Amino acid sequence: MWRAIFENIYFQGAIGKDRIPPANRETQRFIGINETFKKTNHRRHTSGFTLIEVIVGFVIGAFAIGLFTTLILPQLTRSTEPLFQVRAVELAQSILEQAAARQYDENTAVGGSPPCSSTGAPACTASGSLGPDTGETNRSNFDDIDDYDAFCFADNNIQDIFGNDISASGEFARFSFRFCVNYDGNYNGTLDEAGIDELRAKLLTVTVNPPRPAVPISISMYRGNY
Ligand SMILES: [Ca+2]
Ligand SMILES: [Ca+2]
Ligand SMILES: [Ca+2]
Repeated sequence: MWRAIFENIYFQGAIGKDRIPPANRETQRFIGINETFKKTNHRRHTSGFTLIEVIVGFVIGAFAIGLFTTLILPQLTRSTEPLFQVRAVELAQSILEQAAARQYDENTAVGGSPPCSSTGAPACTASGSLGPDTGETNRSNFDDIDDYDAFCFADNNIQDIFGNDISASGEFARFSFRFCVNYDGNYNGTLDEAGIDELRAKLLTVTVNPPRPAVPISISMYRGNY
């Protein structure tokens, strides 16, 4: 009994390392080891990188960048090409339709009859004079199809039906086009030949340039003298 009373006093009243019971000593020893491990681990994390680690990091980074630029980036770029090609075809068709809706020639009679250079009708515009006529300074006042030959010799921006430039931003950003008109009434592919037959038709060719690396799209059509 006296031993039980003594141990009770010893455990409850004692303060200090030497008076901690054996079981608690084991716990304290474990805590001490754990704290030592934490300090060692902390020093390891805050001690920086070795030269070899830095070199290996650079090598891996260079390899990753090379892989991205040679394999992945070209694939990402090419993935937009089909979309640009489709838009280029749509633009080309739209521009062709817009031009083909005009009368055949500046000298075509109202209603298209009689055709120019036919019996009793004014002569068609000479091949060397195809293009906008007097006072036709922009596409809003073009009234015959060869007026669009003004766009043959340089890249031009895309405009909507209201004359707004839509090449600056949006889905047609960085698109441009050229439009050429020539006589080829005998349909042999040789343009602007001499002779009355050559005046029977004009060849319209539109080329739309989508953003690189997509390739340009060219579409041609004949428009008869009527
Ligand atoms: Ca005209
Ligand atoms: Ca004209
Ligand atoms: Ca020809």
